[in-house]
Amino acid sequence: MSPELELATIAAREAGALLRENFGCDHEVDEMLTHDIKLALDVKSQDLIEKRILETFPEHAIYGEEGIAGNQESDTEWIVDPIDGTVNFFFGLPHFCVSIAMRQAGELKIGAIYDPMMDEMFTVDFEGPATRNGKPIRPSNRAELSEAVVTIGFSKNKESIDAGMEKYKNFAHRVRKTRMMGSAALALAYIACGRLDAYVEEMISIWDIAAGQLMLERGGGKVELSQSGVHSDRSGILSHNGKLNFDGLV
Ligand code: LIP
Repeated sequence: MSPELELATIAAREAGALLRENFGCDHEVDEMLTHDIKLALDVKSQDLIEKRILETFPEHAIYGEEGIAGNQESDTEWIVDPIDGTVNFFFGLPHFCVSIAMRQAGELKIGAIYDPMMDEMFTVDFEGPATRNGKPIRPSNRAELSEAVVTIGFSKNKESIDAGMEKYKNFAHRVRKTRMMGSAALALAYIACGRLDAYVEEMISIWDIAAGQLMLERGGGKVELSQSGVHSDRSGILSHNGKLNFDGLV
């Protein structure tokens, strides 16, 4: 395991332990938005991750959901989602994670996604297969939409919900089942290990998807990002096991 990935897993586990300790407690809410919630714990989790990374690589940059830190001129940037699935966490739904990726000169190199409730660590290093708890993973072989379980996220505003609904209507009747689980990072990790076959969302941020994208692509999966039709600095995402055809549907 590279020193960078080892650091990412250590930081993700520490942040995951913080989340697990606070799961089910009363939470300090920073912002209660129409379709989103921002918690003080989001910031605390990212602070912990930043500290761990910068004490090892003080010259690196950090770009996270809760802000930037470190040397923003650096070629090496850590992309952090301190709680992916914050609304799940707040409501006591045990489906959320910590997601940490690192990219150099804009190219994704390593990633770690830790689910503290399942105690599952998904990783991808500079080389080699993505893993779950150290064991290699790979996407499913399901090649027909009629066999596929597809997860969709509806993001955080009316426009993205409306756009997501249109996409949902296009494919919902064609697939075996659809799921809405509330964590983009875990959606990608689950496709990377064959638990799900595809994930679609209209408006998603890089910190939600960076680590999972690398894991999925490393295993031969596909991740298509498009400029979100509803929000300038977000992407639309269509991701799948590399065998499904969504042409004309999403
Ligand atoms: C969440 C994403 C999810 C999306 C939610 C939210 P957060 O990330 O993982 O896919 O539907 O709106 O953006 O905000 O909990 O880190």
